[in-house]
Amino acid sequence: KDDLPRLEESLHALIPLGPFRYNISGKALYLEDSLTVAKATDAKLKRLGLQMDHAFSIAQAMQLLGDNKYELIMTDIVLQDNETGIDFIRDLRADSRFAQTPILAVTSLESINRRIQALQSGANDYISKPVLDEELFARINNLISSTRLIEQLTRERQRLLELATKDHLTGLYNRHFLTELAKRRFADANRQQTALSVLVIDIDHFKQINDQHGHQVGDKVLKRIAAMLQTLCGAEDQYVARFGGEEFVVLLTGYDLQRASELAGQLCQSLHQLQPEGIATSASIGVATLAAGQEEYFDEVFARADKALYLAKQQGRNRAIA
Ligand code: GH3
Ligand code: MG
Ligand code: MG
Ligand code: MG
Ligand code: MG
Repeated sequence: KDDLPRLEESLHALIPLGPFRYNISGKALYLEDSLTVAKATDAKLKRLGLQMDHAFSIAQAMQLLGDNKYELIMTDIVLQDNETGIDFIRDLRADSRFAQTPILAVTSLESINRRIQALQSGANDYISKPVLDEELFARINNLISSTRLIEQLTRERQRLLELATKDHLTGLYNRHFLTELAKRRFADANRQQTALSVLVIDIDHFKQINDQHGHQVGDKVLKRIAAMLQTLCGAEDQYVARFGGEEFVVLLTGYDLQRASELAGQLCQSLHQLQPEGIATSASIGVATLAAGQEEYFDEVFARADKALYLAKQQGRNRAIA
């Protein structure tokens, strides 16, 4: 919730940098077989605020790329030893580490084909030799601005995704995410006739923990329990969510009733031994599974697990009932 106003502010700040605003910093890499051209370019980039590393060969460039972070990669096209900047651009674009790094190809004025090839291989832009300072600055500025914009959007998207799918207190999936996921997994399991089970976990006498130790300690206990659930049911075929206050749901794909019950029994034991914040706690668990050969959906199986949970509470808590 606290994130939303800040998010809105930063969305307003997403207007790309205007043209000719050379507030650029960081490093650029230039693959160029002519030392004279490299030196001249270095001087130009310094005026822009970019520190330039120079490589003569693709191997040297790759080495530098492994050891440094670059805001921009520039490459000459015709290199020594039959190497070409086109090969270099292809190598870069095949490597996920450099998927977002802007590439500026530097070509001679008359080689139209090479410019097209450079763009087709994944260069973002090109500039022709002899390089005009103002043109170079403008192109670099635009490249770096749009890259930063994409990076910012990617971060915002990641944050929105977290907000939409995760529970704020525990970092587990939230109810909405698990419900949507469960709907899809139940459809799959019905179609493919595979096993699928649900656990509903409720902490015993949690109100007493709050009453005796305070709400803040209660929160810590919840976090600690959530971390343990994540450790014990965080495998690829297992999904843990915080469903409500002190209630958790685990979706177990490929688990029949027996396997699900075994896991639930282990969870009960582990949670009982945990003693989060030095407080004796336990949990009750209801287990239900998709009946083989019968079309059933999440709501129905969840309702059965919830009924089993109620029985577990009635029979004295700290137990799993299927
Ligand atoms: P039972 O064994 O029958 O489940 O008893 P219980 O006390 O756990 O169940 P009840 O539903 O009566 O109380 C649940 C308590 O959980 C009440 C509520 O204040 C507390 N709670 C819910 N969400 C949070 C939370 O985010 N943090 C803290 N500290 N407490 C919470
Ligand atoms: Mg050359
Ligand atoms: Mg050259
Ligand atoms: Mg409870
Ligand atoms: Mg409860």
